Amino acid sequence: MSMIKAEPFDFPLRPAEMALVVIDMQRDFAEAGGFGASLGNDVSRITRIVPDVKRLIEGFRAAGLPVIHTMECHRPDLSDLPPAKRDRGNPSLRIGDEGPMGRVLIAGEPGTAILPELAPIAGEEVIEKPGKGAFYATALGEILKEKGITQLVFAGVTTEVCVQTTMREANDRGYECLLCEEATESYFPEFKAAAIAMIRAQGAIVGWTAHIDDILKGLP
Ligand code: C5J
Repeated sequence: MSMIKAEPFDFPLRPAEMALVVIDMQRDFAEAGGFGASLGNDVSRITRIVPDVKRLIEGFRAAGLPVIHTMECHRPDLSDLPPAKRDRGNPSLRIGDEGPMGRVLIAGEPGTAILPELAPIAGEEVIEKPGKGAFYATALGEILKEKGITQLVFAGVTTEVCVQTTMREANDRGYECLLCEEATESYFPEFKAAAIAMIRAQGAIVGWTAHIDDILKGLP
């Protein structure tokens, strides 16, 4: 069995059972005028990881391993948006409002799209998720089961919100989870560092973390 150099110990790789999950690399979280910026965040932190996310995606594609993308978004009639989520945070733009890139975090709107550099290609699954976790109210679990996937490598944003929530959901469902440190980001560097530390604490209680070059080196 090949191993990927990781923390808190090397990750035992089973390439036939591995997929990459890229969380919410959407314009609304990365561009001025989007939802992330409306909450007062510095979105340039997010755009800085795009080259590494792209490199990771291309590595998985070259190895013939599945790449799954997620998008945080809601139905146009907001029937999957709990008022508690819409009302939270006092943003200048709420989910569903008309903004500079269309209706904020609504499926099909320009701002909800994945960044063009990281766009899914034909055959790649795109999971539209109304929650922070990618398993809640989606078909992700069934899709992974059908593909025989048991190991997930994670990239995307934000580290401590949608990425960590999805890793915890996956961990509870029995998946072995590995987070790529350079391909994830937070609006708050201290939250990214804390999430990474929490994930791999206590003997990988949620999962492993690794550097991008070590992950790419380990792929078949
Ligand atoms: C947030 C996300 N932070 N994708 N969404 O609201 O992490």
